[in-house]
Amino acid sequence: MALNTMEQLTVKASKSGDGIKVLVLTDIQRDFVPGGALPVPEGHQIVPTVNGLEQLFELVVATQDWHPPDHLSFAANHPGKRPGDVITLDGIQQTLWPVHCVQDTPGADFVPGLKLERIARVFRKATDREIDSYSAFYDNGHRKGTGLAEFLRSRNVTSVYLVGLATDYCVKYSALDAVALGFKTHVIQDACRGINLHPGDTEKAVAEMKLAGVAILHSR
Ligand code: VGL
Ligand code: ZN
Repeated sequence: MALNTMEQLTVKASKSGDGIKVLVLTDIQRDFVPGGALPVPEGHQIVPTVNGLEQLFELVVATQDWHPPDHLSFAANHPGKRPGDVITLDGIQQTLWPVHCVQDTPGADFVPGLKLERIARVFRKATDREIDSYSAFYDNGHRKGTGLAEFLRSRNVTSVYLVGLATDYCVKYSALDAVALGFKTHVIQDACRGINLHPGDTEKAVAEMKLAGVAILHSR
């Protein structure tokens, strides 16, 4: 039986011999695109690329940054502090952000136009007031998991492909954790964008990920 090009790509992308490949959509939420509370420059531009990639994977999951309104990563919850300031929270360095991705508010929704039909499960993170969680797997203190690692193991996943926002935070920390958990880890760079709070943060993040063993790919 002859397969068309899309089917061949799908087969290639979803079967790696030893296990399943998962596409992880990280924090593709309204507050992280232009017009949102913590806009990632060009963040909306990844949506068509991500929608196309979803069709090539047998398993797709997504994360949502999902803060309570009193979350301690918000500058507004620290009198006299401003977004971009860094404080120490329970022994961990914490950059303070504008109020963003508050649970059950429009800013926490997926970006309009993102294909949601293929998402098997959504993992919500940074729900605990006291601690932030950039990674899709663990909070920033590696105290609690989100359940993603167990879910991926239960589905026989061996390879993780990350896309989303932001390259220099959620994507980076998710990729570093994925490597440490033993997954073959890939970041599809043109399906990600960085915040670049400091100029060059995205390039630094990419270099750090490469050094840790993350494969940096391009969607084409
Ligand atoms: C993120 C900053 C604050 C992210 C989340 O998902 O990259 N960045 N909260
Ligand atoms: Zn956040």
